[in-house]
Amino acid sequence: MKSIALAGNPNTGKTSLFNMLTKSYEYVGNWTGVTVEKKVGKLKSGDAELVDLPGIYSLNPLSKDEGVSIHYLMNEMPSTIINIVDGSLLERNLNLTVQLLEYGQPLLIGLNMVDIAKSRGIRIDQKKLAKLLGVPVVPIIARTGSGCDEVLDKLDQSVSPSTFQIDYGEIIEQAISVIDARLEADPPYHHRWLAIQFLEGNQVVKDKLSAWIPEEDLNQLYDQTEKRIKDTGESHSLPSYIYKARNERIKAIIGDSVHVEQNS
Ligand code: GDP
Ligand code: K
Ligand code: MG
Repeated sequence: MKSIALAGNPNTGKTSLFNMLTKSYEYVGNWTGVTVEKKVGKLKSGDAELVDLPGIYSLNPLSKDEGVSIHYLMNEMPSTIINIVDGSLLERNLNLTVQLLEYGQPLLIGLNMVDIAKSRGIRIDQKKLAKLLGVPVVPIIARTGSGCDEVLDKLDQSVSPSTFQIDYGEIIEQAISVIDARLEADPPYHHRWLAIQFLEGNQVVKDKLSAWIPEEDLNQLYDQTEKRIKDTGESHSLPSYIYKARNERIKAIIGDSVHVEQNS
């Protein structure tokens, strides 16, 4: 059976959407090794299961609990990801969205909390946002179920993988190329995604990568890349350099697709 993953920041309405999209639970319990709730349900339409991933801000885990999502993405590879984002906090939410787009599986965005966004004068041009990110964007109010049928419809059609890509600048792009060249055809993950996650300091991805590239080579590449950044006069660590580049792109996307009305 196809597995669809529901991913998003904490408190974005994941559980609400999960309940709207599923007809029955297949499993409720904890994720292996942690006391974080795991829910799997049968989708209302089509023959697929929906997995409710724990809320996270980034795929780079700061704790064992936060590691659940990255382990899942490394070990299970869902056929599609539903990324639920809080439309009233779009800029902050897109940091995870970009990392999920880089993962490379088909993805659709459930643009939630559109009622709150509207009441705050936040107008999101959802067509523009979809175009800029290269994926379908479905406005929803998960609490009431508004728009949730359209999410199911979109899942029935096939969602194609996004070609969205950020240019992280010459130094990072070169490091990505080095990793890509060393991986050849082997791992069943997008090389670019693995490389970016590794360069951001994601230990889970690094552990996986070391099956193909010796750890000392990885460490050397990491240190060299960080040194090249420092040599340009940037005071950033490698992870924060990548974060900054990503954030600049996100700001540009927000600038092009979101308008905030000033209330008098
Ligand atoms: P999770 O932490 O991501 O699983 O989010 P929940 O589904 O538990 O939702 C968090 C809170 O937001 C709950 O109080 C929901 O009722 C509320 N909520 C979810 N979706 C919406 C929405 O579209 N609009 C509004 N106003 N509230 C929502
Ligand atoms: K919650
Ligand atoms: Mg929840």
